Amino acid sequence: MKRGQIITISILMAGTLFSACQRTKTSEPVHQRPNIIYIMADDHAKTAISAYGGLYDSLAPTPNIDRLAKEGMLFNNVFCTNAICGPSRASIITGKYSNENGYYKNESGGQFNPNQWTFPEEMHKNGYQTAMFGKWHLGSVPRGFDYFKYHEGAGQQGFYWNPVYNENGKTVTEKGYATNLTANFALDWLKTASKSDKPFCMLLQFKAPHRNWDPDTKYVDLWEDIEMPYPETFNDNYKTREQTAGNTDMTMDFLNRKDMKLTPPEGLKGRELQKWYSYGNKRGENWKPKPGMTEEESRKWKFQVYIKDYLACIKSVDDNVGRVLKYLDDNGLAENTIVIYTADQGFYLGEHGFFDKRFIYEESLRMPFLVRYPAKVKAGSVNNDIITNIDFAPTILEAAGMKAPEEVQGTSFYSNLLGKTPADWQNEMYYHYYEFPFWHHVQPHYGIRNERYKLAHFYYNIDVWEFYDLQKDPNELNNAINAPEYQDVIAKMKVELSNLMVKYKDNKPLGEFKKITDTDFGKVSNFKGGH
Ligand code: SGN
Ligand code: CA
Repeated sequence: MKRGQIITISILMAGTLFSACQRTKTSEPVHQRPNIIYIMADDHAKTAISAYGGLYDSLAPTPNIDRLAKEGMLFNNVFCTNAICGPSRASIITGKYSNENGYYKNESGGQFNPNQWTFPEEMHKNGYQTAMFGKWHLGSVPRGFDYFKYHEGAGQQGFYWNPVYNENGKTVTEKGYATNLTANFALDWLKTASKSDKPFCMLLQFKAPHRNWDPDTKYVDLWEDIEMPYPETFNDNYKTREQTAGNTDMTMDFLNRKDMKLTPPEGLKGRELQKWYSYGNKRGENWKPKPGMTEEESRKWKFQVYIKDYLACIKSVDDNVGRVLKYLDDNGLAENTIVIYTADQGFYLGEHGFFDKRFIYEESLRMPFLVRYPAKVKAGSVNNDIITNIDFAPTILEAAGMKAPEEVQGTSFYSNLLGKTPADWQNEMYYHYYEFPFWHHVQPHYGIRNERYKLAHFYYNIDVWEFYDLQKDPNELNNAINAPEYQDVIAKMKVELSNLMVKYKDNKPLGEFKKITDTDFGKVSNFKGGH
C-alpha cells in the first residue's frame, strides 16, 4: 500500500468514527439510518404486477417492480382500510382510520386536516430530508416536506399529458407525459439529497394507471393484435349479491367515450365536448361501439380497450421504477435504501364485470406491497401476514429508528419485514367505506376480514349482510350469510367486528355513518393547496 492510500484510508476511518458518534434523539447513529423511497401508484392492482402472477404476467410483465420481490420481500396480504384514493392516502400518512383522521371520502370529501400528525413530518423533524412527487389529492398544503411537486387540475387527479404541478406552492405547467415527468423531478431531487449527510425520505406517487388510462405514445399499440384474457368472473350474474355488487355503476357499461378514446365529432367545444366524452357515466347511457354488436360483444370490446390502456400505463410506471433503481445502483445507495412499491388501493380488471374499486371484495381490498432493503431484508422472501395501510407509517418510522406516537392506530410490521412475525400478530382487519352514490354507486359498508372469512354490512339505504368463505369461494360469488353451516362462525365474527369497531373508535350508530355519506365537506379543488 502506498503512503497516499494509507493517509486517505485513515481520514476515511476517522470520518466514519466521527459520524458513528453523532447521534440524533433517535436510537440509531446518523449514518446507519436508512433512506426511504416510498413509491405508490394510483389504482395499480396486484393482478397487474407479474411478481404476483396472474392473467397478464407474461403478456404485460413488470420486470422492474418484480426486482423488488426478487431482491426483497413480497407481501401477499396487505389490505386497504377504505379503498378509495384520498382516504387511503390520509390513512397511510397518519396511521389512522378515516374516522380518526377525518378524511372519509373523495367526492365532497373536503380537505385533509393538515394540523395533524403525519409520518413524513415526523421524519423531517428527526433529521430526514423529505420530498413528495406526483399525486397528493388531499386538498391541503402538504406539511413536513422540504420539497414537493404535486398534480393540480381535475380535482387534483392531474393530467397525463402536459400536467400542471404545484411546486412548493407555485403553479407550473410541464411539457410531456406525467409518469416520466414525475420520475424526472424525483430523480433531480435525489441527486441533491443523496449528496447530503442526512438520510432522505421520498414519496414518489404516480398518477398512473388511474382512469382514463392514457398511455405514453410509444405504448399505445402494444397489444393491438392480441385478445387479452378475461378474468373468471367477467360474466358474474350477481346472484346472492343483487343489491350490492349487482347494483353499481362500475360495470363495462359505464365506460365512457373518453375512456374508450373515441374521436369526437368536429366542432364540439367546451361543455358540449365534455358532455360528449363523459357519455356512458350515467345509467341509461350504455352505448355500443359498433351498430349491430350484441351486449356481450360490446362489453368485451370495451374491456379490451380498457385493459390494454391500463396495462400500457403500467409499462411507463415500471420503466420509471427501473430508472429509480438504476440510480440507486449507480450511486452505491441500494444497500441502505428501503424501496417500497404499493398502490393506494386495489382495482377491478374485469373481475365481477367491473372497473374501479371501493368494495371490501378482494380485488379492491388488496394492495400490492413489495419492499427491498438489501442491508436487512432477505432477498426473495414472501410474507403472508395480515397488514393494512394504517400499519405503513409506524413501520417506516421503526425502520428509521423512530417510534410512532400512542395515538397512531396502526402497528409496525418492521419485525415481520425482517422475517420474524410476532407471535401475537393481528389475524383480522377492519374496513369502512362511505362515499355514495357518486361515483359508481357502491353502498357504504363496514366489515371484517380474517385469514379465511369475510363479513360485511352494507347499510346506507339497504340493510344487507354478506359473508364469504374465501377458502371455498375465493371469487366471492356466493354470499353465504344464510347458510346454516356458517351460522356459528358468523355469530363469532359479528362479535369480533364489534370489538374492532370499539378498538378503532368507530362504534357509532348507523345514523352517524349515514350523515358522513350525506355531508358535503367541500371539493378538494376549493381549498388552498387544492386547485
Ligand atoms: C374519478 C373517476 C372515477 C374514480 C374517481 C376516484 N372518474 O372521478 O372513476 O372512481 O376518480 O378515483 S373520471 O371520469 O374523472 O376519471 S381515486 O383514485 O381518486 O379514488
Ligand atoms: Ca386510487
